[in-house]
Amino acid sequence: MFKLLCVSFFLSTVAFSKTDSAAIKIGVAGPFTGAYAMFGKQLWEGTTLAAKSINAEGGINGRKIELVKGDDACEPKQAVAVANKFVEQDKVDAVVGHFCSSSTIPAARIYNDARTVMITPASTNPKVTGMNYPMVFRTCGRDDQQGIVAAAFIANRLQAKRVAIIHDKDTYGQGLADETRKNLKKAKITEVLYEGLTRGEKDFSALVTKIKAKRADAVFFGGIHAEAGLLVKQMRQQGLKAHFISGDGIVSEDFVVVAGGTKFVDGVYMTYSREPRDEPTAAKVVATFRKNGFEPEGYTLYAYAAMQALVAAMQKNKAATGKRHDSMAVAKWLKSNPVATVLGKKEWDKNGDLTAAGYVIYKWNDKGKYKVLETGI
Ligand code: ABU
Repeated sequence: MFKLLCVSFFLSTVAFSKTDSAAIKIGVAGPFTGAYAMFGKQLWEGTTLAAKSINAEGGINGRKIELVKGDDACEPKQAVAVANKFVEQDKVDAVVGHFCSSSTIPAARIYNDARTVMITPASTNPKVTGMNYPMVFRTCGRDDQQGIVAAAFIANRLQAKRVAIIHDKDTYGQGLADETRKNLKKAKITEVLYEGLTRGEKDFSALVTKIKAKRADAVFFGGIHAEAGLLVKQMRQQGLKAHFISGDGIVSEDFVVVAGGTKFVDGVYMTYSREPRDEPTAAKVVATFRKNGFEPEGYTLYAYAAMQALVAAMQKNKAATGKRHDSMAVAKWLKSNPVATVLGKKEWDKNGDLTAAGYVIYKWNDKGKYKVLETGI
């Protein structure tokens, strides 16, 4: 009897594995827990709807997509563990992720060594594609582009005279702060303070006191909404009226929640790409998200586009049933062919960067919404 049970268990496992190996596995990595989980949700919702729609149309050359979730919590060590699991245990065909540049950079080495194509929808630090890894791509822009736009806005439009530059000591936050700083210096704007805060901290009152003492008329913050929200709230509570400018790390309405209400975000400026929800190519997908009760803000549609890019490349580089794609062929194809995505036609250069990516300025209002303020800087 025991033998029979063992044989039957073995057979069901084999049968399950057989079905499983016929699917195309895409790892989706990002912060699904912790302070930045809102961004992981954007990535998950974007990839899930894309996979559902592609599967409904027959999948990739008849093979269905199966998503595997990996929570890195925006912690580099956890990101490495996720990447190792994806390549060794789950044996994913490709990856959409990670979110935080500080997670994407160490994870990218693992995917590259394992010949697994990785497309990050949101990691904007230049190093992500600066490591000469042929497997690494992104569907977003870069902070050396974003920093130019932020600095030009601060110098020319706000005409700030005394700028405090604050960052979160993380790869993205400090990197973006440094790019903005470099361009402010070129514009001969006085820097009155350059300081890092610690992610996860809640009380920035001492820092706000310091910014006030320096008589800053503008504060640029490089970091994510969880710290940005608390910093701007505490600035306003201490009566500091200086302009507050940040980057794409605050592009979530969760910023309003963290800040404690719309009155604290009113007037905040932000750099981010052209609103993806307004792209004519996104209209149908945006309507579906909304019908499903999810607002596809921030990096949701970038994650959707990353899935579309992978699928287009895999469809052109067919793998035998149950086999893994030739990742080098998939990567090479992506570098020499445009892909029609929800964000319009996208093309990648030899480094895996988009050939065109533009940043614009947004302003948050007293309703807790962000609207385009300036384009074409
Ligand atoms: N680019 C927004 C935040 C994600 C990151 O690059 O770390």
